[in-house]
Amino acid sequence: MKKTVLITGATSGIGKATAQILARNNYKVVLCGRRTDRLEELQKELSAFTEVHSLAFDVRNKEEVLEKIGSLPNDFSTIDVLINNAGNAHGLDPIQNGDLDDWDAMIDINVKGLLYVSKSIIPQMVERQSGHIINIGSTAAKEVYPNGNVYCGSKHAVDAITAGMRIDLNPFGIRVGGIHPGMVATEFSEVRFKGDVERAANVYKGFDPLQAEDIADIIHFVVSRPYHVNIADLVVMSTAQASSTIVKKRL
Ligand code: NDP
Ligand code: 8X3
Repeated sequence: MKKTVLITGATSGIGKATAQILARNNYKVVLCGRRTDRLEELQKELSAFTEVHSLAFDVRNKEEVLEKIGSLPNDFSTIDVLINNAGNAHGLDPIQNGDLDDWDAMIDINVKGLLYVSKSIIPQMVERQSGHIINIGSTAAKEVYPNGNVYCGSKHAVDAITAGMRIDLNPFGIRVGGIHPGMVATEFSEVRFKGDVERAANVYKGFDPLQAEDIADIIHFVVSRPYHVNIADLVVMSTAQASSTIVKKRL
C-alpha cells in the first residue's frame, strides 16, 4: 500500500524537490506551505503521478496548524512520514545589531512551527506504533558561524528536539532522524536577505553548491530504507564546503 508523506515548506527548494521525487516513487503527498498559487501549481504537476492534497497554513499559527492537519480527508489523514522542512533565516547580523522581528520569525518558524506540526501528527503515530519523522536541521545545527547567532540557535534547537523525539518515541517504534544540509542553492538566501537577489546569488557563487534535488534524493533514500533501519543523523555538504565558513572557491 502507498505510504502518505506530509511535507512542510513544499512550495519551494528542498520541500518542493522532495515532494517531486516522492510523488514519482509511489508516495501519496500532502503539500504544505503558505503560498496557495504555488501549492495549486505543484498539486497539478504531481497529480500526474500520485494522489496529492494541499494544505495552506502558516506554521506559526498553532490553532491553524492543528485545525488544518486535523481536518485532512480520510484518504490522506494517516501520515506515515512527516518531513518537517519549513524554515528559514532572517538577517545575518551580529547579535548586538539583531532585529527582534527577525529573531521572533526564526524561533517561531524553525522551532515552534516544527513543534506544532509534530504535535498534530505524533499522536496518530503513537497510536499506530509506527511512523517516520524527519526534521530538516542544517550544518548550522552543528556549528555556529559569525552573525548566524539566532538562526544557528534555532537549528541547534531542532537538533536537540530531534534527539528528544527519538528518545521519547522509541517505545512506540517510531523512526526519527535529522538531516543537516550545508549550503543549498534555493530561495533560502533571498529570504535571509529580504529579497536582495544579488546578495543572495553571491552566497552560491564560485563553487558548486548543493541543489534542492540532492537533498530530496537523500530524503528519498532515508524514507525508503527497511523499517528496522533508522538513519538518525546525517550531515550533507557540497564537496566544496568543509564547514560553515570554509568553502573552496574556484580561482
Ligand atoms: P526555501 O526558502 O526555498 O523554502 C522554504 C519553505 O518553507 C518554503 O516552502 C516556505 O513556504 C516554507 N515556509 C517558510 N516560512 C513558513 C511559514 N511561516 N509557514 C509555513 N511554511 C513556511 O528554503 P530551503 O528549501 O532551502 O529551506 C528548507 C529547509 O532547509 C529550512 O528549514 C532551512 O532552514 C533548511 N536548510 C536550508 C539550507 C540552504 O542552504 N538552503 C541549508 C540547511 C538547511 P511558503 O513561503 O509558501 O510558506
Ligand atoms: C543554511 C546553511 O550555512 O547557509 O542552514 O546558513 S547556511
